Amino acid sequence: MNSYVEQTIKRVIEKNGHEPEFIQAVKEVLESLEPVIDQHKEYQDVSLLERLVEPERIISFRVPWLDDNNKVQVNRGFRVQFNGAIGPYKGGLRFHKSVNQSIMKFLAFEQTFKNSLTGLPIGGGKGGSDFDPKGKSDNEIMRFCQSFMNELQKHINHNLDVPAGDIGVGAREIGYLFGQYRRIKNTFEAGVLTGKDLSYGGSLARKEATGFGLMYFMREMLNANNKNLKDKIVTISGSGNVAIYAAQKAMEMGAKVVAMSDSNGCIYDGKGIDLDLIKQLKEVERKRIKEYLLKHSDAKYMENIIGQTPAVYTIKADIVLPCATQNDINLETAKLLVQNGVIAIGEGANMPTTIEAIDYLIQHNVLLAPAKAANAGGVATSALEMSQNSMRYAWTFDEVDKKLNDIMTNIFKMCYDTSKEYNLGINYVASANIAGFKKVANAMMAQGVI
Ligand code: NDP
Ligand code: 2IT
Repeated sequence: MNSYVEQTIKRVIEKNGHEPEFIQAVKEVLESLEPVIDQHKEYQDVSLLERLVEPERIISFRVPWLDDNNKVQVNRGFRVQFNGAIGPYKGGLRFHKSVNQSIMKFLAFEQTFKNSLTGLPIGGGKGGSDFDPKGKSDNEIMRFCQSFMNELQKHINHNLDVPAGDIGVGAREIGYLFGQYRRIKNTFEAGVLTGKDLSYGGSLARKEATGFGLMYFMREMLNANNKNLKDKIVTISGSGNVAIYAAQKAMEMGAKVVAMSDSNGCIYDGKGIDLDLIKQLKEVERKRIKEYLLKHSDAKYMENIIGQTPAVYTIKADIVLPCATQNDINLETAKLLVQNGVIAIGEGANMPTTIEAIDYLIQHNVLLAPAKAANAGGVATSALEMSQNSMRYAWTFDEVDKKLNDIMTNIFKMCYDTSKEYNLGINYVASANIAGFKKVANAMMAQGVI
């Protein structure tokens, strides 16, 4: 291995030994940058990699709030402003009980390269809290969001840092966060958050963008390898925002989606999933996916068993879309997918595949659409929301969707061209990392010791 890359990884492990997800994300990126680092000896002279792996700023704060029994609850809030070289920090907020500094740093690090790939002027950031939204009332969610924003507002604005949604944060939460920001700042600064409702500055197609974008990327990747989506069997891990709109676009493109899941288990419906019902259960009623069976008694429900392959990955499929969370597919699961004849995997989630699983899948000629590239449609459309807010104007759904389609087509082209330039074969994981890195590296080099 290139000695500069090796040394940098070693130092990251020494300094962040208690942050496994962050170390994993750094390793995956830096190892794939070797051919570029070999070409650019000047990077080492200015400690570019050392700077690249150190967040510009981490904000960690207390979030006290009152539950419905008037008991004071306390959570931990974060915002990681990782790299602002190419634009204001941009990235979602995650509310999930598993949130910790390692997860925040891995997500913000990944976001830096993803945002670069969009071609739009956005730097990398991420935030969130270990707040668990499950079982909370609407009022509890609102009080939590207001308390979270009381602190976050000190560190964001439309030119500095623009949060959006991620796991556990959708239009409802963005609304409560925006309302509190507006009251505190006494200004209508629409571009400070994205993923807003259409009534106060949201963009058409933002809700659909990550899932649609994933399928636009998938279409390009399959085309380039003389394959397509027609009549392909698709399974999807997750049934949240990304999963739902990936399913919708996959169906529109002629594929058959037969399974979706939540953290408890998965439903299998051989006729093809009833997506309107999934939307009703998840977007409106916030129920468990198991309830699908109340309307479709011929479908099957399989419960996840801790320590075993998530049930959704045991179903035979041509195309698998992990759209839930990180490290969902480990080596054992990857082996099962290959054994079941998988052709392509599209990472809607961030870092859903472990490094060993990625290596195994690529070695077995599975086309892997890497998260940084394949799920970039969400943040790209967030940047389009910011543009519309700046113009005080709104594009139509078709206008935004066309821009998204062009952006995703272009991201695949960058991955494809980079894989040709560096002889990477179908390793689009490496080519996405390289292509995303180049613009960030150029900007950092141009800006001096920053
Ligand atoms: P949602 O909160 O809308 O949905 C998350 C889904 O994943 C739910 O079905 C959830 O099930 C399931 N899930 C299963 N296991 C876990 C787990 N251990 N932790 C968290 N969720 C789990 O989130 P999104 O759809 O917005 O996000 C899904 C993934 O896509 C994440 O990795 C996110 O970072 C990524 N992403 C999101 C973008 C966006 O625009 N929203 C953009 C780019 C990437 P349950 O309800 O049981 O928890
Ligand atoms: O991971 C992601 O790219 C997101 N959660 C979307 C971020 C955004 O700013 O729209």
